[in-house]
Amino acid sequence: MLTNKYLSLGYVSIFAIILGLAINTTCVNTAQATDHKKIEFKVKGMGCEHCAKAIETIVTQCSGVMGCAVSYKDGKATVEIEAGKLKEVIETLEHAGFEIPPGDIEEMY
Ligand SMILES: [Cu+2]
Repeated sequence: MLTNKYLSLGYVSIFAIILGLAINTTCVNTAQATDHKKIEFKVKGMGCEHCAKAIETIVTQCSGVMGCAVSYKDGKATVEIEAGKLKEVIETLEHAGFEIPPGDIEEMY
C-alpha cells in the first residue's frame, strides 16, 4: 500500500517533468518561428516628448510590432518586431511626417 502510493507519486513527478520539457521546447520553437528582431533607428522631426509618445502609439499599432520605445532626447526609436515588417513601420512614420535616415537603422539581434 505504502509502496503503491510512492510509486504513483513517482509517476506524477515524471509526468510533470516531461510536461515541463514539452512546454519549454514549444516556447523556444515559437520564438524561432516568428523570427523576432530588435531594431534601433534614428527619427528626425520630433519637436518634444509628445512626439515621442505619438510615435510609440503609431508604431505599436503596426502589424508585427511587439514593442516600441522612443527617446525624444536621443532622437531614437527601439522596436521589437517580426522580420520583414520594418518597411511598413518606416513608411507609416514617414506618412506621419517624420524622417528615418536609412543609414541609421541598426539591428540589435
Ligand atoms: Cu512634439
